[in-house]
Amino acid sequence: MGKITSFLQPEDQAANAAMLQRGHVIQAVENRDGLDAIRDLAAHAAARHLGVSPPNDPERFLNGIGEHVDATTLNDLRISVINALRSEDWFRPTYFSLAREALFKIVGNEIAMQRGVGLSVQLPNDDSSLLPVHADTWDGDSPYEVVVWVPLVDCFRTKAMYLLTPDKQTAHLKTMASNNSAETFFKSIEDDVEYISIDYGNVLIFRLDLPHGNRVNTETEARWSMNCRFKSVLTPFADKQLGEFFEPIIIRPATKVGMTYELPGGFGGAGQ
Ligand SMILES: O=C(O)CCC(=O)C(=O)O
Ligand SMILES: [Fe+2]
Repeated sequence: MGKITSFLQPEDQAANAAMLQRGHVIQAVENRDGLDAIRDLAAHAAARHLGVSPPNDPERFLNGIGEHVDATTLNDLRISVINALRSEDWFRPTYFSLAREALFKIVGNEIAMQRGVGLSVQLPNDDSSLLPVHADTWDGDSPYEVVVWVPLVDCFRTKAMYLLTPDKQTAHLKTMASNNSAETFFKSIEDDVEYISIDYGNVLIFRLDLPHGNRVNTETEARWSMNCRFKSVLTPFADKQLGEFFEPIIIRPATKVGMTYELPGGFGGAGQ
C-alpha cells in the first residue's frame, strides 16, 4: 500500500455517509444460504402451526398467509414462528452472519446482540398490529444501537417500514411536543419520511434514533420481517442492558485483558 493519507478506507467513508446522511444502509445479505434456511424454517413452522402441508414455494406461501389467518389469529401464528426460530441454536449466529461485515463498519468489531430477535407480520389492510411512529431511543434503547432488519418477502410502499430522513430530524423533534397523538405527529412528518423498499435477499441497517414505524399495508401480500438490535460492547447502554437484553457476541483479546485487569498493590499510587 505504501504511503496513504487517510485512516479511513473508501468503504468506511461510504458507511459513514449512508448512516449519517441517509440514516440507513441496504445491502445484499452476506450469507444467502443462511437467509434461505431462516426463511424456509419460518415457512415450515407457519405451515405446521396451521396444520397445512409444507410449502414448495416458501416466499409465495408467506406472502399469501392472509389466506390462512385473519387479524384475530395472526398473533398466535407469529408467536409460534418466532419460537421455532429462537429454539434453533444456529438461528442467532446465522442472523448475525447476514450483516457481519457491515456491522463491523457501522458499530465496530466488538459487538453485543439483542437476545430475542423480533418478527413482524402485517396482513393486507389490517390495522390491528401496526407500530405507530416512534424512535426506539424513546423507550429504553441507546442511540449507539442500530437495527438489523431482514425481510422474508419483498417489501415496498406500505408493505415496507418508513424512516424519517436525518436532515429533517431536528426540525421535527422541536415541534413534536405540540402534537397530542402519535397520529398527528406522523401527519406532521409524513412528507419527510421514506418508505424503505427492500427485496428479499437484502438486509436493512437503520438508525433507531430516527422516528419510524409502519402504516396499514395496502398491498395485496403480507409483510414478514425480522428485527434485531446490535451495538458496540463498549458504548453506553440505556435501559436495555448487557446481560438481560443484550448478549456480547464478539469481544477481542485486548478488551478481555483490560476488563479483567487489576492493578497490583505496592507500586506507586493506586493500591498503597
Ligand atoms: O418493522 C417495522 O415496521 C418497524 C420496526 C421497528 O420499529 C424496529 O425494528 O425498531
Ligand atoms: Fe422501532
